[in-house]
Amino acid sequence: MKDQLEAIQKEALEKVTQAANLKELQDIRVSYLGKKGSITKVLKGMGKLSSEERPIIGQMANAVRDAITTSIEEKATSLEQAALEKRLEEESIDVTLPGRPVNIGGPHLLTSIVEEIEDLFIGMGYEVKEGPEVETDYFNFEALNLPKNHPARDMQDSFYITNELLLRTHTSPVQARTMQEYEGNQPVKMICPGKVYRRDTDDATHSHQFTQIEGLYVDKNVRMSDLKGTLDKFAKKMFGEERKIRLRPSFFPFTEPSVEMDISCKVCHGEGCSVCKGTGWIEILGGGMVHPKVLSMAGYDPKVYSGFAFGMGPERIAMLKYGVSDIRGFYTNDVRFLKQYHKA
Ligand code: 2NL
Repeated sequence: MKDQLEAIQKEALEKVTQAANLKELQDIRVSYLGKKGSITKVLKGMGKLSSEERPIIGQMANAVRDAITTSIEEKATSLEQAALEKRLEEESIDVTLPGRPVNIGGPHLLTSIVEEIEDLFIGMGYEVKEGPEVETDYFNFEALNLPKNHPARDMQDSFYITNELLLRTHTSPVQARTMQEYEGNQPVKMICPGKVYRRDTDDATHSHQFTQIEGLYVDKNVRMSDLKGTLDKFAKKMFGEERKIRLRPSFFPFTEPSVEMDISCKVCHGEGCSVCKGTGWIEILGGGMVHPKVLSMAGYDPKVYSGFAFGMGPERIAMLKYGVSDIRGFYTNDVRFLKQYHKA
C-alpha cells in the first residue's frame, strides 16, 4: 500500500506539472482526490490493515493528499498568472498611437467683426440694442421721415409681407423704437446690430440680406463735431491709428445735414492707387445729425435735444479690413473661407 501511495503521488505530481490549463487541473483533482479518486480508493482499503499499520498508512495517505492538493493549488496560481499576463499583453493600449483629430469650430468672421465694433462703442458708453426683423411700415419708414410715396419706399426695393408689415430694410427702426420708449426725456446712446433685407440681385458686392450696425446719440448739445470725433476714434481703432478720416456732404432722409465718411487708403496713404481707385480715400459709412422731424416724431423736442446717427455695413468693414473680394463668402459658409479668419 505504501508503494501504491508513492506511485500515486509521483504520477499525480507529474500530471499536475504537465497540465496545460485549469480544466485539465480540475480533471486531475477529481481523478486523484475526488469521491471515486485513487486516494479515496486506497483509504477505503485500510480496513484490511493491522492496527499497527493503519495509522502509518493513514498518515501517509494524508501526506500524499496534502502534497497533491498543494501542487494543484500552486499550478492553478501559476496558470492563472500566465493567463492574466497573456490577456494584459493582448489588451495593452498603444499610447504612442496618434489620436483622431477633433475639428474645433470658431466664431464666424461676421460675428467677430460685429463683436469688435460693439466692443469699441461699448467702450464709449453705448448700449447694444436689438429689435424685430419683421417691422411695421411706421417704424421702418414713417418714423424716419420717409412718408408714403417717398421714392426710397419703392415697393420694388423691399420685401413686403402685408401692406403694413415688411422685412426691415435697415436697423434704424430699433432706434426709433428706443427713442419712443424713452419718451423724449432722457438721452439715448445706443448701437443696433442686425440683419436687414433689400430686394436686390446677389453679386460680389450686393446681397438681399446683409448686416447693418447703426449708432444713435441723442442728448442736449450734441454737435456735428461729436459725430466726427466719435467716428475718427472708431476708424483709428478699427483700421489703425495712422488712418485719417474725411467727411463729405451727402443725403439721407433721416439726417440733416448728412455726411459720408471715407478713411485714407492704407496702401497709398492718400496718394491714389488701384485699391482706392486713384482717390486716396475709401468710403466706409454714412451718418449725420438726426433730422428734427425724426426727433419730434419720437417725442424729443428738437429745440432742446439734438443728436447724431450713423450706419455701416459690417460686411463692407470686414471686406476692407481683410481684403475679402466677394460678399457671398459671408453667407455660403465654405469652411475653407471661414477658417482663414479664426483667431487662435
Ligand atoms: C449707411 C447710412 C445711416 C442713419 C443711418 C439714423 C437713424 C435714426 C435717425 C437718423 Cl433713428 N439716422 N440712421 C443715419 C444716416 C446714415 O446709414 O450708409 N448705412 C450703411
